[in-house]
Amino acid sequence: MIETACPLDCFDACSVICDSNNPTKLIAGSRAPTTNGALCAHLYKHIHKAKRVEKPMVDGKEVSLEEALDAVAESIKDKPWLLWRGSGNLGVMQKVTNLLAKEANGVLTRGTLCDGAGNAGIVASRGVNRLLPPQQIAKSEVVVVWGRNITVTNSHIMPYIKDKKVIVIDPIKTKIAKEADIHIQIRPRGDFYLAILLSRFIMMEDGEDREWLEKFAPEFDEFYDFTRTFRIKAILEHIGVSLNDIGDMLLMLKEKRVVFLVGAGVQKYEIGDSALRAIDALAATLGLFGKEGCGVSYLANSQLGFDNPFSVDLKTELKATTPFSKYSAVIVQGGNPAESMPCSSRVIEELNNTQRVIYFGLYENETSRLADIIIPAKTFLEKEDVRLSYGHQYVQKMNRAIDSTIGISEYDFTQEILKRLNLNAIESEEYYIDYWLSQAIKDSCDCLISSSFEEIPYKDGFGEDGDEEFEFIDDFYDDFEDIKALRRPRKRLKERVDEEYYLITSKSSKMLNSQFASLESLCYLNPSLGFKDGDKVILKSIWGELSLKVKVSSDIRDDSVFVKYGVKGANILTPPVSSLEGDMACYGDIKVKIVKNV
Ligand SMILES: Nc1nc2c(c(=O)[nH]1)N[C@H]1C(S)=C(S)[C@@H](COP(=O)(O)OP(=O)(O)OC[C@H]3O[C@@H](n4cnc5c(=O)[nH]c(N)nc54)[C@H](O)[C@@H]3O)O[C@H]1N2
Ligand SMILES: Nc1nc2c(c(=O)[nH]1)N[C@H]1C(S)=C(S)[C@@H](COP(=O)(O)OP(=O)(O)OC[C@H]3O[C@@H](n4cnc5c(=O)[nH]c(N)nc54)[C@H](O)[C@@H]3O)O[C@H]1N2
Ligand code: SF4
Ligand SMILES: [Mo]
Repeated sequence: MIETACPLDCFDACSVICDSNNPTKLIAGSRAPTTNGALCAHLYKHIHKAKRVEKPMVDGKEVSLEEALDAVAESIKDKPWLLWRGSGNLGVMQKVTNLLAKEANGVLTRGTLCDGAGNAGIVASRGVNRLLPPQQIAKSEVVVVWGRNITVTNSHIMPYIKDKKVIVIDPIKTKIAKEADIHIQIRPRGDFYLAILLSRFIMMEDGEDREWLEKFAPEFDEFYDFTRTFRIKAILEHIGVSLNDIGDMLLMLKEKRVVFLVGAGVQKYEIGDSALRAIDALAATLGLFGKEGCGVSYLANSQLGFDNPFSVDLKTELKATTPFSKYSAVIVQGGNPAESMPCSSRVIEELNNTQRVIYFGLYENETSRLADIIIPAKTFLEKEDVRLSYGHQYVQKMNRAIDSTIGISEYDFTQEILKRLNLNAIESEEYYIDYWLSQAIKDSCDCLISSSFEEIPYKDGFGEDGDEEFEFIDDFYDDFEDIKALRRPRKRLKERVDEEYYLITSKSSKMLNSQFASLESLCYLNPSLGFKDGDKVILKSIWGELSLKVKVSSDIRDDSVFVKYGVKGANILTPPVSSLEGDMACYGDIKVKIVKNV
């Protein structure tokens, strides 16, 4: 029996056991008890279905791994080069290549395609983004699923919310929305406003947790004044929420143990940090921090409490808008920017204008097809690693289960390139693995967990040491919507184009980001738009066009279009924009026209 963990980018970070005699037969392990005895189909496809790149290639020719590594070293030697790392594998050893960048004058990216805006909002309010342990979620009475598609992206949380009252806030009637006690089918980008209004109503009715606020968040009077700068009626109309909805929600939230399960969906916008800040402020108003069975769960900072031996201080480029062609060589590791980054046509043009694109990954994808050099990676079963998690506290050693002649690990890649450039070797692989593991602690069940773990987070207060106050949001600016009518005017705003539709591109159950399947080219439209199933349409944004087939669905709002992330080319439509805070890609900050394609 060899113990490891699923490396895929997923809330659940499941425990995995390999049979020593048949190591690709994977069963659920117990190191992360949240695995609950079940692994999902993505992991199966990762190992058994997805076709690996097995042969190193240089300029379209198969070469030996040695020759391919020589070509990489030659490409980055004495030239400006960039390392672009994706999230194909979340083991900590992925980041060892930072040390190559440090030694060999590389440039890194900053920011994320994933959760950065929300994280920035949380850090601004709470000082640190701590995990809300699943065990606390289990103790709640009411769960608000807010822009997280839990049955698809976070299925191992389901047993923890069993038999609870559920409120879902999502512009799409998702599976969990259909089962919920209340579904608020909010207008996309509307979460900030909803959270602000809810807070205001609570305070209007003296429903705030004054005792907690006075101790931990004393600026709540100023926050109340801030909420009063927004106009109730206009906002409710704008976000598509009625006073009855608000009343129903407040009734369900009052004096209960409430948990907010907030997902990436609320923050894929320039103003994404404000959405999280407003949701946190609502939670503070209700006094939900630092109490049993209460709190706000988001993608937690998995590295909190760890000193990262791969942390380097180098020049960086913004990830969402990476200017690849500024560099004569780019190493793409564990990602697929040609498909996963916003504004694909810009990305592809940039990569085409880069002299040497080096793809270091497991599968053939849109990016590998543009690459000059291909370095096959090893799978998680073929290398040593450590898995942290953004959804639970468990720290898992990932042990090698298979010796394979295919590919190279990120650690060996780093050493081999350093050697070829006559640069200093780094420490041994064991050194780094131990460095990570030795910082973890054990819980009462003998499971390895993060030293930053707090059974009830923010119990003593906020900030790194728990001695700071909660900081309420006190400023908001958005030039995407016409908010003139929503708020007493302060700044000049751009015009809004009314005949266009919000584009939603959230995750699909069949894929893990751009991996493992190809989806039918469908766009989901509300019946009131007058299209029929099978109609052909072209979606047009200012960044590009995409031909799709219509699937009519009353689960979609009449002002929105839903194209699953994973439909080829979905990101042709999305904008090359980075959020105001948190350096995050803004996949949702775009409207599209729908043109019938005859
Ligand atoms: N099956 C599967 N699981 C995955 C992944 C995958 O690709 N496939 N990817 C993994 C990764 S990398 C991540 S980051 C997580 C993310 O997982 P989630 O946090 O669940 O994120 P998304 O699927 O992007 O969006 C979640 C929900 O937000 C809604 N939404 C969109 N816009 C808005 C809005 O403005 N307001 C509100 N309230 N809701 C909105 C969408 O309709 C969707 O139902 O999932 C991980 N798990
Ligand atoms: N429109 C739209 N776009 C989105 C999103 C969205 O919701 N909508 N979600 C965004 C989010 S949340 C994320 S996290 C990003 C993800 O985007 P990326 O980070 O680009 O991740 P993937 O598309 O999953 O590509 C992962 C690749 O990693 C490689 N790989 C897997 N394991 C290993 C390994 O061990 N070593 C190496 N070297 N390579 C490996 C595989 O070849 C695979 O093709 O996509 C973002 N893009
Ligand atoms: S649920 Fe997530 S962590 Fe668990 S096996 Fe599937 S992809 Fe991996
Ligand atoms: Mo992500």
